[in-house]
Amino acid sequence: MDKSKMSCPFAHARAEKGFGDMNDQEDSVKILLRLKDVRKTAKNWKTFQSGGEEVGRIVVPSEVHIRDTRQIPFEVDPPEHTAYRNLVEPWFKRPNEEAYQSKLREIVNVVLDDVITKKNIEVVSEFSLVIQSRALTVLLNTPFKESETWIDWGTHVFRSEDTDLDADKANILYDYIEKEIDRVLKNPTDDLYSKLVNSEINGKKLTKEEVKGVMILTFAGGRDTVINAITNTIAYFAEHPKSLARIKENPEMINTAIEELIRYYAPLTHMGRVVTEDTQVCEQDIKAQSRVSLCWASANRDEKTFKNPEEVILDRKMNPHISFGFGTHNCLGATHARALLRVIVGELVKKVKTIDILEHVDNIEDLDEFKRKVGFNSLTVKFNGI
Ligand code: EMZ
Repeated sequence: MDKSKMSCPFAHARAEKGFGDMNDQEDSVKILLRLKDVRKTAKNWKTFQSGGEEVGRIVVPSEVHIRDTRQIPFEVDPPEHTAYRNLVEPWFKRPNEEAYQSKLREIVNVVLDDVITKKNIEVVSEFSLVIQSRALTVLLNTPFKESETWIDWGTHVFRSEDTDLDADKANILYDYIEKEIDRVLKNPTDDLYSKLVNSEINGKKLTKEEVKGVMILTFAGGRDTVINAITNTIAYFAEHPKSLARIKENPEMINTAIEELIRYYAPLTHMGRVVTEDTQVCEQDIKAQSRVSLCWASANRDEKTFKNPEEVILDRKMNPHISFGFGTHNCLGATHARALLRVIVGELVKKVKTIDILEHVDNIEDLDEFKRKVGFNSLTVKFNGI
């Protein structure tokens, strides 16, 4: 059995009716499954809101009980959204710079050089989490040693082993960020916190709460998503050594290959919106104040757009996947995530010949009507060097 395979649990419902229903903490969600509907809904921010009063409600499972701080720009709608987005956008485009990528390459190489000497490696905690955390120091432009603290937090900043929504765990992150903001208020550096506390929108400095909102998003949004993307990529190449060899021979394939892996594995299954007025989607009446979700994972397998959607085709030509969302709120961290995955695969093919999977425990997301494998709780492998 191919352990890297991630079959689409939405295929039947997508073809039959185009949606699914989920009861999330007694607050239902209508999950939109077709690419066309997902795109249309994502663009219509007036009717399908990301902001709104209840902070955390667009996330599924809803985070209304574990946080009050609005994540920015993620939980703000236009026109306010535009000013925040324009403010942070240049910072989050830094991963396009060669100097940035060479820092990522150094980080990845240190980890790779280490893992190929080991008998076995648990990829989630000893590879993906370590690389994600160390790479985040480059995105934030903070000292490398901060990554040690973040590694200790584990794979998800709000989720712990026994609970999906762990308020105590969330508080560790909030306290940490508050201290960091206080630090730069006294002694600014050239990190992201300092950049934010010194920024203005319409002539007004960002408040501490706003800075905190951007920072929470930066930590939370790119955590389990990036870890899943890296772990699934390793599992894929473990099961497909010929693909590893093919990319080694044809390094110019890397960008299309990464896009295809991101399409196929869609690290974030879906994201919600709150409906502002009575409306219809998929010919269903939707009441104001109820929730819908935009299922990126299903949209990416929509056979109306993608040929052989259940197959990983590393040189897929037409690939309008929406793993990073679509429209106003498309992922701010996408440039960093793409750069990191390209570097990982680029270095992996140079150093690793094959990867043996020794043990694995799948991470299955429970969406009521659907159960989706989103990655691994653990994946123990042996990296065989070249
Ligand atoms: C939120 C979300 C953002 C949420 C792009 O996704 O990621 C989730 O993992 C977090 O729990 O708070 O940041």
